[in-house]
Amino acid sequence: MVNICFIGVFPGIAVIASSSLPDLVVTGITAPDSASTQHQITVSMTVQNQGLGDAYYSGNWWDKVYLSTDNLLDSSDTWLTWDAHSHLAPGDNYTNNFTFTIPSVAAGDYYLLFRTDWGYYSPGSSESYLYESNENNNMLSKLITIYYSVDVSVTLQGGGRPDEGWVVPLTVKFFTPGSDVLTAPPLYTFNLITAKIDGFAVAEAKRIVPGIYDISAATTHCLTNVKKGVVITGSVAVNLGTLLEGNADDSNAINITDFGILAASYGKSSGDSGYNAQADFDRSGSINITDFGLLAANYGKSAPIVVP
Ligand SMILES: [Ca+2]
Ligand SMILES: [Ca+2]
Ligand SMILES: [Ca+2]
Ligand SMILES: [Ca+2]
Repeated sequence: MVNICFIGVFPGIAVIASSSLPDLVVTGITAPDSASTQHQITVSMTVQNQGLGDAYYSGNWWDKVYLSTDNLLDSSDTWLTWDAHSHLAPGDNYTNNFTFTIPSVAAGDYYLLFRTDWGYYSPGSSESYLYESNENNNMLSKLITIYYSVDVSVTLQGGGRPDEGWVVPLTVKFFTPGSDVLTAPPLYTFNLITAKIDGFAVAEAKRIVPGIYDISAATTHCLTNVKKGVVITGSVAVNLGTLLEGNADDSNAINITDFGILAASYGKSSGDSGYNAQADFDRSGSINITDFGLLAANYGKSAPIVVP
């Protein structure tokens, strides 16, 4: 039996038999299980025409991704990204790859809604453009946990520092305000690796519960820095100042012990017998007057260095 349908609201289509209708189906999605507000994620969405008819619409149909507190698409949901298509032959499929920024929402569990054949106007109204044999298989959803993260940046010393010298281990700790950051148990500890971004060494500490923290940052042969009373109400970038070089023995002070370590390997380069990377403060691969200058400039200082 053939159903004859009259579709006055869809321009260019007057009479269609359902046996020749297209049927767009969201057949696959990929998305991370979790993400930080104000940080980018990449997702994908595959749409297949599982109907017998050509999917064609002269004005494009839209594939859209929404952020929702439930797995229903309605007018309260946040439209994140989209792509447009106008033709898909029976049996064919395409995949949209989307990269977008998670908005500044409250931390918690959400759904990403992946909807095909969705219109140009506000969500909530009936915005299906393409007449299909099945309008009820046009969306898949995925649970995503959204949290806050802290992008910690530090400045590293040493004019001879090569780019790879900005990629360093960075230990970032979060404390109850007023704690002694050298001895108190931290609330969070992150052992991170930095990347060089805009002249800073930067690393991301993820899944931070909102609150007020003293945050410390440390790397090898530097003194520990601390920034006090950092208020976290969403994802935020925090600058932890300049990490002072010269602490060859990774103690809490730059003193004669460090000078002794430097002196013992002075003039050596990476690969040489006697080269000690702990005294190569600028990570240049050689221990020379630059490293001595850094130690001399910071001599007598002790951790923690409080950053304003
Ligand atoms: Ca469909
Ligand atoms: Ca919703
Ligand atoms: Ca020391
Ligand atoms: Ca050096």
